[in-house]
Amino acid sequence: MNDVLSSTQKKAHELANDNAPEGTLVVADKQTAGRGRMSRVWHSQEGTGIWMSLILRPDIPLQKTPQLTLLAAVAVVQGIEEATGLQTDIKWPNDILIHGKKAVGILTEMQAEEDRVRSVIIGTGINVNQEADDFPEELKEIATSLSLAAGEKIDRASVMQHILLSFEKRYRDYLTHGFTPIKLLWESYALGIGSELRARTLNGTFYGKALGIDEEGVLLLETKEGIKKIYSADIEMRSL
Ligand code: BTX
Repeated sequence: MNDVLSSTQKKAHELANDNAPEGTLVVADKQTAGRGRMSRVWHSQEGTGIWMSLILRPDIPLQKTPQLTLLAAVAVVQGIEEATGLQTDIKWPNDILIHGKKAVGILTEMQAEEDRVRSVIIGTGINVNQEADDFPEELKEIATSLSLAAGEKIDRASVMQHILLSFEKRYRDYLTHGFTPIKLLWESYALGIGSELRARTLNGTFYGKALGIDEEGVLLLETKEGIKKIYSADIEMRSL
């Protein structure tokens, strides 16, 4: 546990480069440069959240690493429910929402050599004890915390412990039985399957009905042009 880090993700990459073993966890009480996908900022205030990055070294092909984001999301949903009783939803691929507002973000990054995974680093940011006023103006409408949802202060250590225990179980399942059991759990917590969505990707914006995820964890979108595989995107639900 570190008091302040620029980013637990950055520190975990350094440790992974120095051959840190699978299961190494970097945790900080505050991040000064917490990051989301595509270099976005992740607001990581002191003393309020869980900011952590876990190093994994799975023996899986590169194209399967997105599955680990979905596995992590399932573990977070289950850990939060076990620790607090709160029910949360997953919005593909990496947001965990409470009543439509973001309480958790997950960032999966990997280090690879040719077609081999050297390490996968799963960064998780969980808003635990923020009050509404703790969020900067631009997040007030879109972010929430576990304590705002529960109406009481939440023990961060307990949430973290339940999430890590759940992660360990799901990860063992995954290494032994593959992605199918995780996929079923993920679908049971997912929002928007069967609904019309807008997916903004680096290659353009696509509209269509979310059919679900495939065996690789990729989102299948039924568009007018046919079924499109979405590997990474920002998703917006739309009412037609
Ligand atoms: P993302 O790119 O899906 O989401 C980033 C977006 O989420 C931001 O652009 C902003 O709109 C919004 N946002 C920023 N901070 C918060 C917050 N505290 N609560 C709710 N919404 C917010 C999501 O990326 C992945 C985030 C991973 C963060 C963890 S923390 C531990 C590890 N270290 C690190 O630097 N990143 C990861």
